[in-house]
Formats: sequence, C-alpha cells, structure tokens
Amino acid sequence: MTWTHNFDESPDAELKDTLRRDFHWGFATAAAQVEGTWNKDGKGESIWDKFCHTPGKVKDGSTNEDATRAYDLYKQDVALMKSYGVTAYRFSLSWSRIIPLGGINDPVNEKGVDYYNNLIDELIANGITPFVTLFHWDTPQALEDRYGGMLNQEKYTPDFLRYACLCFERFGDRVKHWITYNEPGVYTLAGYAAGVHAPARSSFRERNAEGDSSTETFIVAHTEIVSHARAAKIYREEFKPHQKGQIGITLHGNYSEPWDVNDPKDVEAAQRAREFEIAWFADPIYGSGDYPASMRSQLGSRLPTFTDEEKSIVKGSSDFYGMNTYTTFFVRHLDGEADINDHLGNVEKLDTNSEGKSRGPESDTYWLRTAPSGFGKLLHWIWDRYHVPIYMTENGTTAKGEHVKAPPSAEVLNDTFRVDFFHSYLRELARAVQDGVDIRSYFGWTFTDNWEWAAGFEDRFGCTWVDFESEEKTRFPKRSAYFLGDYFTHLIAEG
Ligand code: GBH
Repeated sequence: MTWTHNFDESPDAELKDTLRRDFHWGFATAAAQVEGTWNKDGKGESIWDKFCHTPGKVKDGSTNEDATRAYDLYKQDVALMKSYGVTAYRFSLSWSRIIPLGGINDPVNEKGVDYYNNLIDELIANGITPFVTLFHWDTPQALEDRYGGMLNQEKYTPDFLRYACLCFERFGDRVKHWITYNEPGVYTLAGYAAGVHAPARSSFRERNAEGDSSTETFIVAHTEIVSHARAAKIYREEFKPHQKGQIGITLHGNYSEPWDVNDPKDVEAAQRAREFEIAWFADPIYGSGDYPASMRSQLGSRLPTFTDEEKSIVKGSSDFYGMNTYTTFFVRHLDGEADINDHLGNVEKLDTNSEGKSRGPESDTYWLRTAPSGFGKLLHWIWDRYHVPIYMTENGTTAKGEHVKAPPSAEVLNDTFRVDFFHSYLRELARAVQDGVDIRSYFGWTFTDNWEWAAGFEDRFGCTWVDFESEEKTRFPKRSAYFLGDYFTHLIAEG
C-alpha cells in the first residue's frame, strides 16, 4: 500500500530543512513490551514477568510471554524499519536476560549478550544508529526478593553499576548513545505510589499487600537519580575516553496548563505541577542540583536529602535531556493541605479548562489527548530552564478503531488520527528549533503495536499493526510509519 504526502504548502513549506543534518529519527521500544522469549535462552525473571503472571494485574489478563516476538524476529523488524527510512532505533536491554539473577556476583548469560550483539550488528549493517536504554522498568525479580530492589539504595547500586559496566564493555564499541533510565518517575509513581505497575506496592491495601506511597515513591526516585549519576560517572571516566559516546537519562513529562489563566493560584499550581512531575528529576540533574523548593515545602523530610557527595555527582550527570512526552492537562489548585499520598503538587488534573475548552481530541487511551500547543510550550520550558540539548526519545498515540481481526482493512491501516498527531507535534518541534531550541532526535512511540504494560494488548501505540493472534505476529504497516519518513525527509536539512 502506498500513500503520498505533500509538504509544499504553508505552514509546512516554511519548515523545510529546519532540522540539523545529523538529526536522528526512528522508533523507540522496550524489551519487556516486545521481546517475548520471557523464560528461554537463559533469561531470568523480571518484576514484570511476575506481575503479569499474577491474576488481576493486567487489564486483559494477558502476559508478555510472546509479546511481538521481537527476540526471534529482529531481522525482519530491522528490515521493516529500514523500509520506513529510519536513521536510528531506540531499544532497551533486559537486565535479567543479560544477568539472570541481576547481582554483582551473579553469572552472565552469554546467550542474552549474543542476542543484543546480533541486534546491534544488524542495525549498523542497515545504516541504523542504536540508542540503548539500560533500564526500562524490568528489574530482575531476584533483586526484588533479595533486598527490595531500589528501596535499598546501598545494596542495589553496586548491582546496577556492574550491569551498566558490563553493557558498556560488551556493546560500547558500537553503541554511542546510552540512556541509563527510562522515565524513573513513572517507574516509581506507577510502581510505588499508585501500585498499578510492578513491583505493585502502595499504601492502598485493596490493591497492594505492602508499600507506603507517601515515602517509598521518593526513596526509589532518589536511588534512580543517584545510581544514574554513578553509572554516568563511570562511563565518562572509564569508557568515554576511548568509546567516545554520550550518556544521559530519559525523563517523562506532560505539560500542565492553568485551569483558569486569570487565577494566580492556578497559574502557580500549573508551575508547581510541572515541578512535581518534571523538575523532581530534572532540577537535581540539570538545574539547581537539588529537589525543587515546592516539593521540599510540601513533602518535608519525606523527600530524601542529597549528601554533598551525591550532589556533586548528580548535577551535570546527563549529556542531554532525554524527553518522553505525550499530552497536556489542565491543572487546578486545591485548597488546604495536600493529601499524604499526593504526588502531583496538590492539584487536580482536568480535561477542560474554566472556559470549557478541551485539552484535545480523545485517543484510545484515557490519559492521552492530542495537544500539540502544550508540547511546543513544554519544549521551551525545558530549554529555558535547563539549556541542554534535547533528545526526544518517545512521543506518539493510540487511535480508536484499531481493535479488529486480521487482516486489518485498508481503512484501519490508513491511521489518519495518528498521522495528524505526529504532524501537529512535529510542526511544533520544528518551530521550536527555529526559535533556537536545540533538538537532536525524535523517536516515535512506537514501532509496532506491543504489550502495553498493565493495559496488556488493549492499547495499540504502533505505526505497524500486529496480528497478536497469529503465530508469526504478522506485521502490517500503518500509514503513519510512511508519513514520518516523508515528513522527516522534508524537515531534515539535506547533505
Ligand atoms: C511511556 O510511559 C513508556 O515509556 C512506554 O513504555 C509506554 O508504552 C508508553 O509511554 C505509552 O504508555 O495520572 O492518569 O494522568 C508513559 C507513561 C502513562 C505516564 C500515563 C503518565 C499519566 C496517567 N505515562 N501517565 S494519569
């Protein structure tokens, strides 16, 4: 099937050749969402393997045992990506595939190392630059059982650093773009505050047997920040001089707009919400070197304190700002003292503002609406506050009407809703670059429909439709995949 896209007219015409010649574009994925082969070829159990085999945890009762079978089908996937014209691919390594039990003294699974070597080689042979994430939420279950995973900073850190070093050693000759953690904030908010993701801890006993949302959330975040910084320090001192790569972290963050722009309390609340969501991680790493004052004043001693030594390694520990973003919310201030389990900054998040304006058209995912103007504002907010090069590492949407039986009709594959999402967001990205914001990559989320964590197979984020019923997990390109290729050809400067 072919679709043609024409960018000769305004406003696209004005955006031609806006992006730097070496701008990277492609798709992002995560090991637990695509690989499958969850317990074969020596792979150890991760907290997501345990989670999805616990009844009642995943919406459609599915597991990630097979996912899209990317482990088996990586050659086919690389060929398909190449046909889309990508220049880069962002994927994550499964820690428990490489070190099944996870720990510093535990054995390495050479079959797991081989798999990633093969994938990296296949990408490079096809002219696709690998961007590698060390951690996309799938902590080895053995470390969770031994000492509570990231709740135990002292025990966890050496295990993580050994894993990171092993990856630099084995893959760093070819991998020049490293991301330590994917969305440390979502890992802890969903896993320890809401308890709806692995390792499924929270204060809410109807959902989770153990946990304390009011403290553990911030302890785990602290472990992530400091262990990220230690891994970056080792990379810079011991590997970067000869491997010459970059290392950074990817943070999540949606934009917050005031519910009532004329109410100073809502304007302040929107800024506070951005601080709780984004600056929580970004201020220590890229900014002041410490947690935002707004968080300290609400959370007091429940928010950990950086030691002087930690502070000195955390600040400046990321070569770039890895940015995942999807949508925008309206934010209204709440009166009175914040709830003990609040993580948003004592605000309410809403779909419409005080004038009844909607935050955007609905996708097939409850929290996600198309909201390009907030995305443009967010790029400026990040740039103005931190002034580091931005690598967009995830952005994308689901679309209604994609839950059909194979083969999907031409109409289903013509995913204009997703095309419009990408088009509107990429216009904002190109305009931000014209305004001087330094943006160096864009990875669409995601390459193929996949296993969407606790939403199972119900949320289809792919630019490629997957027949999950079939043994071969047959892939069908959607129009959006070709749209991205065409639009990036227009946006990226030639030569
Ligand atoms: C990314 O997370 C992940 O990196 C990726 O693995 C995942 O598949 C992808 O997005 C799509 O979900 O408080 O009700 O407003 C994004 C995680 C999910 C974080 C929604 C913020 C807001 C829920 N985001 N969440 S709500």
